[in-house]
Amino acid sequence: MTVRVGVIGAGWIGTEHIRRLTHTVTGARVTAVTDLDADRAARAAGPVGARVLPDGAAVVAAGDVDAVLVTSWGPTHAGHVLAAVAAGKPVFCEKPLATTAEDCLRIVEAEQARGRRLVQVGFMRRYDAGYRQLKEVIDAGRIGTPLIVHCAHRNPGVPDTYTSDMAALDTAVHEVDVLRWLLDDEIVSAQVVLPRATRHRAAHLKDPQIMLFETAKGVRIDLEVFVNCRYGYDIQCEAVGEEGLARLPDPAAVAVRGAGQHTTPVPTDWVARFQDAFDTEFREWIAGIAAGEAPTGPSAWDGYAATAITTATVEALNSGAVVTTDLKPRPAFYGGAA
Ligand code: NAD
Ligand code: ISE
Repeated sequence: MTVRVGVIGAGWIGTEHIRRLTHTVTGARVTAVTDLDADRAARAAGPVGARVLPDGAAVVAAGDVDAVLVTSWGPTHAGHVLAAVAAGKPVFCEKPLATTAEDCLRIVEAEQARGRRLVQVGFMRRYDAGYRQLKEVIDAGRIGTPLIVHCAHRNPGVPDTYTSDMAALDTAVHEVDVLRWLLDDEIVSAQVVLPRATRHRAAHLKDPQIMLFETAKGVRIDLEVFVNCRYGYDIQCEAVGEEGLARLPDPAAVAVRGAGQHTTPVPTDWVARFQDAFDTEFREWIAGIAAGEAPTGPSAWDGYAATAITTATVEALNSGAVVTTDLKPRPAFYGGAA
């Protein structure tokens, strides 16, 4: 069966995913595209033979759309996802699921009312080979009980439109999701500490930021978010346990010895760093739909937790206090307590 996908939002990542669904993933075809900018929709739809539709509602309702991909701006996600759930269609939503915890809970309730999982959130790190190996090591008990996790999320630069709260909402949200999954644990509090600021930031931006999280089981996580680090796109994660330590591998790259140096390249952006993870994420999503199975990737509940935790982190940044995340109890529908 070929899964026919309708895409809402043909910007940067929407275009990447259209290319991926067309040329990399087998068993999928993009049949409809919409964007607020009709020319952009046409540029994305034309080369893959898809129709341009006027809006998200038309994409969700289209007879030749089996599954919906939401890659529009964050504040519009909830409306499109709720429409897809109401239509009973599988929907993949790029992060964030919604920009408020309340809207995420609306999606969680709507999905439960339909009685089956339809929603998957685009936290692609769960599909990265290195993170999957790290999880296998932790789950096998090879480092014993995890105690501390040290992380860094560095971007070479960001546009001037990037604001201080985006360090949590847009950037650290990936660690929040992947660490909940890696540790099979929940984040219960957040704090933000500000070191000396880089001179390479825009004047309005607090950069870098050090985020400190505590989990329900007492694990402490420190995360450096540094979005003007200049030198590359660098993702680090090191878990310290009672019996040992496990570190996320850097992406495979040729090491060169020459001119008196031994060097390996650092990726320059998230597209290059997580290319394979995005491919695997979409292969598994499409294969599941083709097999008539419910999605197994990050759920609407994970989307809710990520938004609630990053919202608490912004509150911590603004107040300087330790802020509790106060998550609702996880419904049995999503696997019960973490
Ligand atoms: P973008 O601005 O390049 O593209 C968004 C597009 O959506 C624009 O073309 C805009 O016109 C369109 N749009 C907005 N609202 C719409 C609506 N209601 N209906 C139809 N079209 C609409 O942004 P982007 O960088 O592609 O980001 C899109 C989403 O993907 C964001 O939520 C972002 O957080 C997420 N994202 C995820 C990752 C990741 O690593 N997983 C990376 C980048 C972006
Ligand atoms: C961007 O939206 C992403 O999702 C990237 O993965 C992240 O590294 C970057 O900081 C975000 O702005």
